[in-house]
Amino acid sequence: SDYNADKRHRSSEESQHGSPETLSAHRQQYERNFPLYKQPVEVGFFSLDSHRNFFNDQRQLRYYVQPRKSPDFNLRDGYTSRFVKRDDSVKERLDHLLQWIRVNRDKIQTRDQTPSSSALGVDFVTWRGHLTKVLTTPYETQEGWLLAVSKFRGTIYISEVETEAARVNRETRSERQEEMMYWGYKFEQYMCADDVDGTPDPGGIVNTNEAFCTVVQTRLADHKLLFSGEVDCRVKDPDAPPAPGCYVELKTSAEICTPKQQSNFHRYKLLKWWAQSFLPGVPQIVAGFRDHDGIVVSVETFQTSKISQLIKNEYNCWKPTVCMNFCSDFLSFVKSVVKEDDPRLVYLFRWDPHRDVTYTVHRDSQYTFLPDWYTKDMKS
Ligand code: 0WD
Ligand code: CA
Repeated sequence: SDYNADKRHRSSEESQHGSPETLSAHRQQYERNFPLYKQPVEVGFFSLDSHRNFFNDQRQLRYYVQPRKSPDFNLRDGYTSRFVKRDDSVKERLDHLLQWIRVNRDKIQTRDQTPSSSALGVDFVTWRGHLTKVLTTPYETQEGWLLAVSKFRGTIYISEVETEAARVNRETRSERQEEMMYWGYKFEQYMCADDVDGTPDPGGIVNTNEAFCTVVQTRLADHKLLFSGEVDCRVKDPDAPPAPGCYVELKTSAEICTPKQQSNFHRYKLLKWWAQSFLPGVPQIVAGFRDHDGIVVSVETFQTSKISQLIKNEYNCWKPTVCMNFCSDFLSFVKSVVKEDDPRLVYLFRWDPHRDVTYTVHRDSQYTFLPDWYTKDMKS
């Protein structure tokens, strides 16, 4: 079949083990039927407080508050006097998610799943944000990625490594860029209440250490996935669908004034927004469009499931099926490469724009990311 012919062309070299050495990221190769993607199920959640401490509960979950018709949100307000910024030079790797797994092993669903060769009953554990990067790879032309991968007791763990380019970007951000990073969090403060019967407090402190994360389980083709993602808020209605169906993703974006800006928004921003919310099954995205001075000029709701229709008028636009098929094939590629079960061994997968995915192998290196407290505990 054409599909098998494509598969042959995907990698130029095959190793002695018969597994390919590389994986193509060309979008044309992934234009097949949409793969099976099971509805994600929330199996748990956790919170990180203002000191980045882990709590096995929903204390940081906030509630969505619909804004007035013409809100007067000034996203510059409180910068920098009421802003506490997370130290993003600290690399947390999978630690908080592993903390969740350690105390909630029994919550992971093994029912009606094919007998597993892994102790946890899932094939992959990672952050949602890492999967978002994989999904958007066939359309990405700017930023590459590095993913560290280890197998432990039959489960494959994936943890991002900051690329050299990303580190340089982080260390040389302009004052304007630093401030604009604050705007997204300030928008959250305008839109969210801490309690179900509360109202937003725009006079409070914005502290980006605080987070609420959902942990979901799902399946992509024959890959059983467990991942976690940060959730901005939920709707107040107690009769809303159960999580993740009640969650709302908040975004900010520059106001759209020209057809060119509209086209770029569809081509680039909606791809990232769609991938991020589709993965955990978050059904709606509320966007604040702001001007150059950080004033919100409009607020719009996007249904995640309708985004792919919205973009169909764009010439040569991105396709959800390409994203999902590439992700599925990438996970198959990882499974074919990562054979040795050893938490101290890291397979480092690298992708750069206009290149194939490649990998290198590292033992007891700076890349090892599964902590002793996790591997010791999970042996019993
Ligand atoms: O180690 C790493 N390289 C990363 C760690 C990269 C991304 C996230 N994280 C960790 C953090 O501990 C965070 O609590 O994962 C958690 C969030 O994971 P995620 O949901 O998988 O990440 P992603 O989907 O990329 O981002 C979701 C939100 C962002 O919202 P917007 O609307 O801007 O996409 O999480 C925030 C941000 O508010 N965020 C982060 N928070 C802490 N550390 C990070 C980060 N590195 N990146 C984004
Ligand atoms: Ca957000």
